[in-house]
Amino acid sequence: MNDLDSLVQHARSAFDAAPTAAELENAKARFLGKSGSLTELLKGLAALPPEAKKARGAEINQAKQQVEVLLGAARERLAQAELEAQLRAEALDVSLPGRSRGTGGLHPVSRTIERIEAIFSSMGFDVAEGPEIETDWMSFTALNNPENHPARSMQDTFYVELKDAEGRWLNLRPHTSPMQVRYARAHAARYAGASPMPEVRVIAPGRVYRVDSDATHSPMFHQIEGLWLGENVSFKDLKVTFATLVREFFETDDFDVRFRPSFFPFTEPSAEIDIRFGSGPLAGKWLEVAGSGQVHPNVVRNFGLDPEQQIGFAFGIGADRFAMLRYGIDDLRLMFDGDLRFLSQFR
Ligand code: 2NL
Repeated sequence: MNDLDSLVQHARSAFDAAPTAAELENAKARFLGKSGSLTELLKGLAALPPEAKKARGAEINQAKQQVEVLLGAARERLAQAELEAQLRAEALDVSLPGRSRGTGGLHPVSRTIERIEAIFSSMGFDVAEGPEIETDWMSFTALNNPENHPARSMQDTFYVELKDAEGRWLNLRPHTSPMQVRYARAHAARYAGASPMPEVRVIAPGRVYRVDSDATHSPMFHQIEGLWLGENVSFKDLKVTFATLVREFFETDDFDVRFRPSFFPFTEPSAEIDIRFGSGPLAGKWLEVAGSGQVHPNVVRNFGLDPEQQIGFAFGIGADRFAMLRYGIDDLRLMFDGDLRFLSQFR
């Protein structure tokens, strides 16, 4: 093997051994660079006589071409390897399941309120929603609360550091009754003088506030109050209305309803409503689920209606309590912690 053949062999093994494009270029420099071995050989031609120069020059150029071909092949090989490595690194596993968007859901209390609204709608009740910040008159006075009644005191009611136009302190409504007062007063104004006066049938769902906080009381909770007034609306209607609510909401016929005498300033007479299921996880125990009563004549007057003409009942239920009974939740606080591990069970 002559010196040129062995130089080509050396170049071949150097190029083959280069693991990266950068090292291949270093190897190239050793043969074809400014002071590479082939370049040095070409420089050496100058010292030869003309005949020998021509023959030797042709041989060196042939070797140089071989080295260039080898270099081209090596570059190609490395570029291909680099591409394959990149494709491997960027490979997509198209068999992976997609990342889906989580589905939201209504809070158990919202679901409870929506279901109760649907049940009362089917019995001809309107749904009225309104302000959570109220005047003293709306929260207490209109509802026949004596001026010195303890429910008005700071222990029970959240007052807001704002006064209304007449300079009276505002409060966070402790019940949704104010919305029924607003509704009944609008009704009285709209149908003033009408005979017969159309009935008032309305429920008022929403957030209410009281200074109270333990395992069974939250300073914010949800109430649904109902009001039905007409010329001849009685406790019999209250009992049927309530039994319909319980039957539809809990999806059972197997229960009893009991009225237990009680006191509220805004109703007279007043009653707690208890229910007892005959089967299921709550069977056998009387559960207190609502307060109720015949609307007090003073309250009817505050609606702008005549208590000699309009009579009926009102009731208040805790929507949170209904949600807990329906879904088997045993701690009220779970409902307001916003913990998705709890909430996602109700999607
Ligand atoms: C309770 C008590 C009750 C009412 C709410 C009411 C509303 C108007 C007029 C008269 Cl506008 N009464 N609401 C009546 C009796 C009881 O709720 O402790 N509920 C959980």
